Amino acid sequence: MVEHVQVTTEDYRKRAIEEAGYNTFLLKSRDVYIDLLTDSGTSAMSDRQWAGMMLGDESYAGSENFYHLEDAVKRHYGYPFLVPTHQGRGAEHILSNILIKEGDYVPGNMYFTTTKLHQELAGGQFFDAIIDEAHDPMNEHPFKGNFNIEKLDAFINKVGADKIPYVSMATTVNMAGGQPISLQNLKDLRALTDKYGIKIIHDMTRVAENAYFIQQREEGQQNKSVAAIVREICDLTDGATMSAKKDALVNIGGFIALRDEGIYNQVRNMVVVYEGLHTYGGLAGRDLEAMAIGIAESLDDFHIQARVGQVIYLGEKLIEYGVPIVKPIGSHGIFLNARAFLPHVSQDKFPAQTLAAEIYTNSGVRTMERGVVSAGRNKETGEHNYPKLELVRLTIPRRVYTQAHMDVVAESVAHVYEKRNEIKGLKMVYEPEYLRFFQAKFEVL
Ligand code: P61
Repeated sequence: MVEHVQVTTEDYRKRAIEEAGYNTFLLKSRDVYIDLLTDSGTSAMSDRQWAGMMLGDESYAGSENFYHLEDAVKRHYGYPFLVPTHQGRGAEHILSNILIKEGDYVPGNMYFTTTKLHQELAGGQFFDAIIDEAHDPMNEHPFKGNFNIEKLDAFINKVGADKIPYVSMATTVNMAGGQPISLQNLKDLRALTDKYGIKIIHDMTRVAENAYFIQQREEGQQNKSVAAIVREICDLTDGATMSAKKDALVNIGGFIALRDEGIYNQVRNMVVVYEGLHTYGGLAGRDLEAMAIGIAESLDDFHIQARVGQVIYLGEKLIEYGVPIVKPIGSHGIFLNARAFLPHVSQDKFPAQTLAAEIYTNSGVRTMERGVVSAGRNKETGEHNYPKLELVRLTIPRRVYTQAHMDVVAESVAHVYEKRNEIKGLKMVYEPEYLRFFQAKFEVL
């Protein structure tokens, strides 16, 4: 399948981004030349997945495709109980409501926007237990997704294990720049949580990409397949939420997977309130089939090597141009260090938001802010949360773009970098209550 791509002029794009309130989420896709907003639901499905779409069993209950998906989740991830949801946040919503009580704490390896919001809406409070290196874009620690086990242990002792329903463990930490957790760190986390009887819930959205980094970087893991490492990771956890729109190569879909039958029964019951019957969870039968096939494809060593390889290709080009990016290069995108890129724009003038708008104006390449706008406000004080990481994400969809596209992107970013001193910041003129980055609007200062 090929798509028409619109070529626009710089003047046209200036108007388009102004109309979009300098928010790349509010641009029309027809005005975008190369779309690196996200790798979520934007990957290309394979011939087999499309063939699977033709085999949709659209029965209301007990669809054949559900059983294929259940089998894929059991076989590849090893979780015995499965409930589909329409996407990742549907899974987060239901599991947070079941496991979290008012006044609970949920420690995790860095926040993710939707995950944290659902924890808070369920009455919990997120606690960041990732290693300090993760907050430093220049630090080249190979596993910046690791937990600081001592810090977590001290936190458990401080608030009490009965206030911690689970630890939220993400493989390939998105907000840190697509950074992996090591198998050893996960084993240490398991040992600690076992000591206190605390569960580990796995955000497995990009688990295959994490497994690839373990295979490449962790001592003693080189001879294992990505599939075997993925299984080992899952085996160390009690349950999972999944946005299948990333690793699993579908345009829509997600699930909750569990080991505990009691929790499964609660999830299975609540899913009928918010998503749909427990054998479809808001999806069509054909979507379930594409997901089952995509899961198997995502674990192929050659696929994952090519996928991460393309991201590394773009990152190395940007490094050659002298552009400051988060290191090591992550799995699903390049994260520009907007603080270093625009040191003259203070964080209250939204440097990453500004940079994303500038890149769009320069070339029609769409990227995403991951800084102060994404971090939202402190619930108690009402002040902006000012994260150490002020980043612009250039996210690569899987199986969509060629190296030539990556070259264009690198040239555009390098061009913006050359004229960085002319760039001024933004002010926020509209701010929605939840997940403000999706719909906030800005004006040029
Ligand atoms: C993304 F700007 N990610 O990276 P859902 N966990 C993790 C995700 O990466 C994730 C979800 C849970 C997106 C889409 C998106 O602040 C944003 O299927 C590690 O999107 O509901 C989604 O899964 C949620 C973009 C989400 C954002 C939130 O582009």
